[in-house]
Amino acid sequence: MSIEARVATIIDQVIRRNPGEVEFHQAVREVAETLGPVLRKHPEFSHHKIIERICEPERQVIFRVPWQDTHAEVQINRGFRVGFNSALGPYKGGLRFHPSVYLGVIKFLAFEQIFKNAITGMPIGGAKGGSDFDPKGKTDGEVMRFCQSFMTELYRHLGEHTDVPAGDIGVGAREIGYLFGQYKRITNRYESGVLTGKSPEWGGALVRKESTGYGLIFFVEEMLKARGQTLEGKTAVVSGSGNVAIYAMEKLQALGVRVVACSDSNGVVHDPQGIDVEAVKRIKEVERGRLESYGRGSGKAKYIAQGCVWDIPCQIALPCATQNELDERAARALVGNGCIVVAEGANMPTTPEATHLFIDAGVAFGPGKAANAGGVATSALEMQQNASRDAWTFEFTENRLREIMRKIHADCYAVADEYGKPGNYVIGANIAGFLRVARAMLAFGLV
Ligand code: NDP
Ligand code: 2IT
Repeated sequence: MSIEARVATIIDQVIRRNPGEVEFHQAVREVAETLGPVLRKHPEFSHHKIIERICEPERQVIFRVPWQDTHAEVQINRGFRVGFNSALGPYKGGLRFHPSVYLGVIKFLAFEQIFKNAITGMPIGGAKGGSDFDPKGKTDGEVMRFCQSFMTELYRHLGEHTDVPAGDIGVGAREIGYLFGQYKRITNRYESGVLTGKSPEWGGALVRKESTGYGLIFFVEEMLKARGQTLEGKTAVVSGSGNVAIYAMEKLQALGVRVVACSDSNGVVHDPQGIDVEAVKRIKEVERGRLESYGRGSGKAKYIAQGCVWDIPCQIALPCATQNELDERAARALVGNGCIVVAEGANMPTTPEATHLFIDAGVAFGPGKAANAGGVATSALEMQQNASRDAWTFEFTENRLREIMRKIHADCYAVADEYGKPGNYVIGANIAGFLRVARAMLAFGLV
């Protein structure tokens, strides 16, 4: 069988064995389709069925999460944790609380996390979890009771050497606090390294909150440098206005970029003078409100209900909200408006058609597996501090993050070159990540 036919068969099998999980199919196809040249170079990976094994999660847990709302009414949600691959370290990956969550979303995220975590060079395996619980509009008490119930089942599957969750959409410091409190109570252990994204007041790493956004900008800086350019003076558009978007905007502005738009699931804020990041922080982090209230009645900012952020002209476009939020039409609009760099702060935000369009148009395209890896890399730095009962300064940790993002860029760039696709970070990230995992799996024998 030819290598291409072999890869096609693997993808077909994944689709057949995991019916209806379209995001998972998409994530597997995206990686598998780039691995042909690796199999050609390394027949041992085919012989030992490494790709087939990587596509099957090591473990998956689905559980009931009952809790009581403020009216004492019983609510029932579904919880998930998928430990996809532990070849390089304990399972590591965030928890997502969003109504769109189902097994297919968690599996796509956990699958991507395997390669992302491998690219960081840190000793962490790939996992993801979450629930279809919607934190929007819930009281603190409701969120706390939900988190306690969620952890009451999940705790038995976790451990600093087994599985270490963190945040993702809908899960930030508040939720990590409730989850950690319940874990500590049930297990009778102050096991700091069992969760990352903790508050720095009780074991969290400084910079973890900022790390995905900051890391994304460090990566973009390297992409521009590789093309003989700098960030200074450029115009950017960011989607979303959550954790990743806010700190990406903050770092962009600090490095001389004008960020003219951001969004949430209801609409877009276009502020040609530059987004007021402190105002977005207040709305999103303190008030837990909607972007609609940004700049109400003042300045030149415009709120566009249901608008598309990608229609606003920019040179740098950073999707930082959710999967498949940037499609072919949007990609065409961006390229038409002179966009030169796209880097994914979110996981799989760009559809396959849009990705191909960017690459064919010569736009520098940074896939999430590389570009947003600063978050999980800083989680690994948090685990390191917890293991040594140490706490590093902000400056020291940020410097480590910058070095890690530079190394990720250099590795992806070098591997893309080696495989005859210079400047193609999709190929570079997939192959660099895959090689690390595949070699470890081979070393362990048939497990
Ligand atoms: P947050 O919950 O802090 O923010 C999410 C943002 O995206 C909000 O503005 C939200 O708008 C918007 N959004 C979420 N879902 C949708 C949707 N279905 N349609 C439209 N907009 C949506 O999450 P994060 O910032 O942490 O995560 C954003 C992305 O970054 C995700 O893809 C996540 O997987 C990825 N990521 C996160 C990391 C982290 O460390 N937090 C690390 C690496 C990647 P609204 O408020 O209206 O829902
Ligand atoms: O998608 C991601 O990399 C994250 N949500 C962060 C995972 C982590 O364990 O810090």
